[in-house]
Amino acid sequence: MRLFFALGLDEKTNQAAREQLVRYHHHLCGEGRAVPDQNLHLTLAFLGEVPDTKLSALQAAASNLALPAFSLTTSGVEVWDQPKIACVTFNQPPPVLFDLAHHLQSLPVWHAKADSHAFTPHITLRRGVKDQQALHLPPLPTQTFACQRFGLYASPSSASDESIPRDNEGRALYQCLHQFSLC
Ligand code: 2AM
Repeated sequence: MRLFFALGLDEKTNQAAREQLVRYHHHLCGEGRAVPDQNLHLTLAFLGEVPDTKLSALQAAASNLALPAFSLTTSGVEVWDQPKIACVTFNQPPPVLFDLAHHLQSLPVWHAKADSHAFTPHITLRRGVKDQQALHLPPLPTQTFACQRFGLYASPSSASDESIPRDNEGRALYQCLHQFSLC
């Protein structure tokens, strides 16, 4: 299974902030492919292909992390060149977010795929944005998200797999396998 840890930002207290983010997301048009609403998340650690036999040890290791809950305030939307995405970024993300990502990237049971980029918290909205001038980016209203839990998600390895859950446009959806509470 191709796995990653992420903040789903879908706690009940985030409902208004999430709805506003989704509305903004629907207004973006032009360049690139929109991420399905249900897949909006902040990746903490991308693990790559992990054998099923490692799953329970991975969950146990992540459950043992005792890190405090925190909040995240959006700063705006940026277009990056590497990877070519449009994404939400955050204003002064707290050190505990970086601690959480670091711990999840280096769990003894499975180390995350080495990434050439430093961890930069973001929520990808559109992929394949090759020409940023072709994407109309209205200002993003500032939103604060409470982060009280994170999840372990499965991402489909093959786009043609018929057993993958999909949205009504046929786009593959991530599956949350387990959620973990912050303190
Ligand atoms: P993103 O966080 O920038 O959107 C599942 O594929 C998630 O893991 C995606 O959200 C993706 O990017 C993130 N990810 C990080 N490194 C990846 C990699 N090497 N391959 C695929 N996805 C990766």
